[in-house]
Amino acid sequence: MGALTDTIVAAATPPGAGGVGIVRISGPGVREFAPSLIGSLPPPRVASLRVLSAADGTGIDHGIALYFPQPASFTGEDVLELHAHGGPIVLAMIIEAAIALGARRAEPGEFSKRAFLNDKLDLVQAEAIADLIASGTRQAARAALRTLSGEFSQALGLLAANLTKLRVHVEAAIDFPEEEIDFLNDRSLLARIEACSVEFENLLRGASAGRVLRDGFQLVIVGKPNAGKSSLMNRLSGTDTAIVTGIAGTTRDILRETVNLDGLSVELVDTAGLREDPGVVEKEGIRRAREAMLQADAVLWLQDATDSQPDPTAADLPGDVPVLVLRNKSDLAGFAPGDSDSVNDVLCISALTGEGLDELRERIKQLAGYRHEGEGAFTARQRHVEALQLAAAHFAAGRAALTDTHAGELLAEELRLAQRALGEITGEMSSDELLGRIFSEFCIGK
Ligand SMILES: Nc1nc2c(ncn2[C@@H]2O[C@H](COP(=O)(O)OP(=O)(O)OP(=O)(O)O)[C@@H](O)[C@H]2O)c(=O)[nH]1
Ligand SMILES: [Mg+2]
Repeated sequence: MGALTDTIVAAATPPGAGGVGIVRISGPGVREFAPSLIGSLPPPRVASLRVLSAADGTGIDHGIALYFPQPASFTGEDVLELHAHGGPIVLAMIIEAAIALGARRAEPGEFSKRAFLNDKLDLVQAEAIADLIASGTRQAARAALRTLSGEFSQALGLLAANLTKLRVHVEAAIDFPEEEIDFLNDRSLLARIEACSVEFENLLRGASAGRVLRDGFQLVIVGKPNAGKSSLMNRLSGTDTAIVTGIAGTTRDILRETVNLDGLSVELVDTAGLREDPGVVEKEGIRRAREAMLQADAVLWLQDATDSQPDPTAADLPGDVPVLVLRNKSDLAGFAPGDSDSVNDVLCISALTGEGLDELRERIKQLAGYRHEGEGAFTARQRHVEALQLAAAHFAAGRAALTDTHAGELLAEELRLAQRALGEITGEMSSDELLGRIFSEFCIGK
């Protein structure tokens, strides 16, 4: 792109008053605008004191100008940063001055988008900038920085490179049928397939945990009325958000509280108790509880250990959401704290005394795939996880085709689709590039 694009301008600092406010301009107009805006273009990457002027020459402010000539700038284009006093009117006047000279207001994310289009960052890294800024815990911030530094992209790149080698191997075999290659007895091929399969698993696990680190983990608490759901939410969050009474059917609305579990942001959702013959208001509450369950990352199914009445059955729970069964009021029922029923993997707790809750916090982190306080983790987004799952599904289909029908062609096609899905994550892999690599490894003229 470079010289073909227009010049964009925006405040880089948040709206409102502050000591310093920064306006960033990117594009080919930077050199042209500088004389009118700041007298003269400063030397590259040297903080230079300038008078900032409006288009008619009137002074707006004194400030620092920083010039980053392309390509060594964030966007890869000429960039001018103007550090003025941080008043909203001052910044608005600087932006208007740049617009009067021919710049236009940048759209959201447009500086990062230009950085991506100019190969300064891949898509995952560009997204990590937004994630770093929006991170809700220190661990999430550190993980976003790892993604921005390219850790996730490198892992994806390694997997993509190994898939390419596999494709080269398979397509070479297909292209020379006279050599009668028996795919299933080709040990190096099978070893490559196995290695890719392990990489897919690792990357999917890492990306799922990274997604949770970025988005938080939503945990919906369900159970019969009076089981102690609201007590549990209050206890875990250290608040008294939910009303707790001995009357069954106290909670009707959905209530939410966010807790930080060693850097994992967990949103607890308290719901109306599920029962068969509710009143009108409670019925609506139960409908909302069921809706919340469908969106949950996991469900805490709370049972009252002192209650001999049967609980809602598993049929009441959504099938594809992990469920942790808890038996509450262990203080009354005489269970040992944190004791679990080894058969059903039920954890006994007391929302009243706090018994078993440390173990519960550990279990929640396990459910979320969150380990080691986020050490070494990178952030990922739902879109990355979905693309990885799609790629892994194509890979698995290709592998199955090879085993079932000995069909190298089907494997090659599924590998191609897997790579396309992976390429969507970083926005990197083009089919031209792939072809280039296949031929360079192939030595076809030989
Ligand atoms: N002894 C004991 N009582 C508890 C415990 N947890 C909750 N309770 C009591 O059980 C009653 C019901 O608690 P809630 O937290 O309101 O129960 P809930 O599941 O939110 O009930 P609904 O909102 O009606 O569905 C209250 O009297 C609580 O004090 C516990 O661990 N031990
Ligand atoms: Mg309640």
